[in-house]
Amino acid sequence: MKTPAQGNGDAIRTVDAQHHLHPFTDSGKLNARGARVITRAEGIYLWDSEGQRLMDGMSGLWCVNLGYGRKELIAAATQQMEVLPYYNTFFQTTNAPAARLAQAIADITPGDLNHVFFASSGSEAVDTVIRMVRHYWTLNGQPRRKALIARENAYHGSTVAGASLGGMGPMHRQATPLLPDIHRIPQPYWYGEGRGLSEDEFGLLCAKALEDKILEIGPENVAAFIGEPVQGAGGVIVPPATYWPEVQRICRKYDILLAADEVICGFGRTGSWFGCETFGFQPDIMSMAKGLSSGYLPISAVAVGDRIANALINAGDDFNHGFTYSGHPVAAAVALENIRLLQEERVVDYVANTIAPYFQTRIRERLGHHPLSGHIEGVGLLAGIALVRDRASGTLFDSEIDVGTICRDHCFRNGLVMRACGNRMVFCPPLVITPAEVDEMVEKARECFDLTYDDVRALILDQAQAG
Ligand code: PXG
Repeated sequence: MKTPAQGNGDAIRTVDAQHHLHPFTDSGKLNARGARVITRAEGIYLWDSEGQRLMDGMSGLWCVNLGYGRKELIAAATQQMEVLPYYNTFFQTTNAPAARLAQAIADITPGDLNHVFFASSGSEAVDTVIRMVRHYWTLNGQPRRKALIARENAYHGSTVAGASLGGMGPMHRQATPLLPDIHRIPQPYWYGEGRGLSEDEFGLLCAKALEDKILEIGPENVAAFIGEPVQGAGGVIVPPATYWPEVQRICRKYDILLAADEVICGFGRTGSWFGCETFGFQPDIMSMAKGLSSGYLPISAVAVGDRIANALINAGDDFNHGFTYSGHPVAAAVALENIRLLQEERVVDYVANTIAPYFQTRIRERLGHHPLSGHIEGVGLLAGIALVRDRASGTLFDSEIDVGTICRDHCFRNGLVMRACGNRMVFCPPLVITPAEVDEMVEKARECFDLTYDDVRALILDQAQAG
């Protein structure tokens, strides 16, 4: 007998179209076409209601780091549900999984990030960062320090605060009026915006844009700079090596708090526990989500350095912020077990020394010379490939040819999930992927690049004939 959650594909599609509004989706178009119904998953594979197997090159949505079907995570949730499925952490109460998880996060995060605030989503964690850094400066006797500086093409979530802080134009256009006192500087995207300079020079130039912005606003008005160590949703933009150390130097010079948004980079993704370690900087505060529980349950956290935490602890007043599910015992138990598994199975070491070097080599060997691929950048088990009309000059396709979506659709049809971020194709596979699975993933991607190439050549011919 089928469980209601599986059902039959057409029946699910029908009720879905009638009642379900999807995130970041043109609902009219989707309803006409019908959604793909995902029914089950194991390892790094998904299955849909038509029985098609899909290799998940995106770890769900940048989160299922340990892969699907991990019995230990399921057992951790089940056991905690039986003992204490819920209680809050507001009114002078705590619970064992939340307390132990705070300790575990304090242990694995670098520097003095010794204190942890819990929430359920990355967006809530980012909102918490905003409130904490602004409140910190008030407690510190500098209440004018409210300004936040972030980057263009950054993603920091989809609540009003997260969308305002991020640098995504289409989100801004639908979220106005945005949160005030947020300022933006260019992203460190060398291939797209920095050519003519060496990568190192461009990294320093992008960091200099931060200093210029601080001086424009006045350092006495700036609370914090926030950035993803590697921009994820922006298309996997890997900054030049010179960038983050210089950003840190500038933040210290003007006594501006440095916030790392590690929602994608955290928990081994870049080959270190956290992206800031890979890129050589020490944040004062850090948001994390996704890989914290390998996506098995919604949980996020903010790791807070001693400087900010001590101000809160010694304030003699409440910090008026929190969520019903802050420190949810079941989500925390799963996150704790997830961290234990990452440690026991030495997954971060596997990423750094075994699978990421293999993955980064194979994608360059098999996709780097493809006529569509302009430039590949990547670190750890993250990669972004710019699709271009002309490799030699790096000329992009004009906006009438949505090359990313064409490629993404070929991938889906051929059993591979890749994400298209505009004209950049992105890989973010589970950290437990094997070398044989990397080979399979890269070969499938290559076939889909070929199919995409045929399509876009036909479209270009059509355009030429019409013109
Ligand atoms: N910060 C970063 C760096 C993220 O990548 C968030 C915050 C917000 O997390 P929540 O849990 O509130 O979604 C994210 C989330 C995409 C995509 O299309 C990326 C994210 C979320 C949804 C879609 O690539 N990143």
